[in-house]
Amino acid sequence: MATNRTFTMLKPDAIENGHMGKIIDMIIGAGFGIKALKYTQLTEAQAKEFYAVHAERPFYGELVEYMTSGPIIAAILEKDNAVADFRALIGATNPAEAAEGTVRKLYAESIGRNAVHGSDSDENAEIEGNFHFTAGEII
Ligand code: FUP
Repeated sequence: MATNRTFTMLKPDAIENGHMGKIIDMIIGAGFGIKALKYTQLTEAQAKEFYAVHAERPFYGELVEYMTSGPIIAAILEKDNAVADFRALIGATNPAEAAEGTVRKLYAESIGRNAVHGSDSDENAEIEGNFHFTAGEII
């Protein structure tokens, strides 16, 4: 059954390139409510754990290095059908394949530096949200 929350990170390239305000506007404009939000920088241990599912992939080292290279914004978002609707808003992993008007089409640099993360399932949304926020930080 679909829950109503997803988890996102605005990645270092989005912050570096000055796109955080525009991306947050798109998120709010698409009808997502913000349940928790923080501006932070991942440690190497956090990035490795967050992306552990990709540990055997050739891009893992580069991904961890990139995700720790600068600040990010982590947030828990709420909306009906949150996971699927948020993935529709951000577009395909590779910006070259992302639909017109999506966050990644507008703002991502490449498949690696792709501006934003969105959970791929309700189960992962909960795991990822709990990875970044304690219960008391979620409004
Ligand atoms: P997504 O669910 O769209 O965030 O994409 P994935 O879970 O497949 O990938 C997670 C992250 O790994 C991407 F955001 C960027 C990185 N990645 C690469 O750098 N190269 C690839 O070929 C695939 C993913």
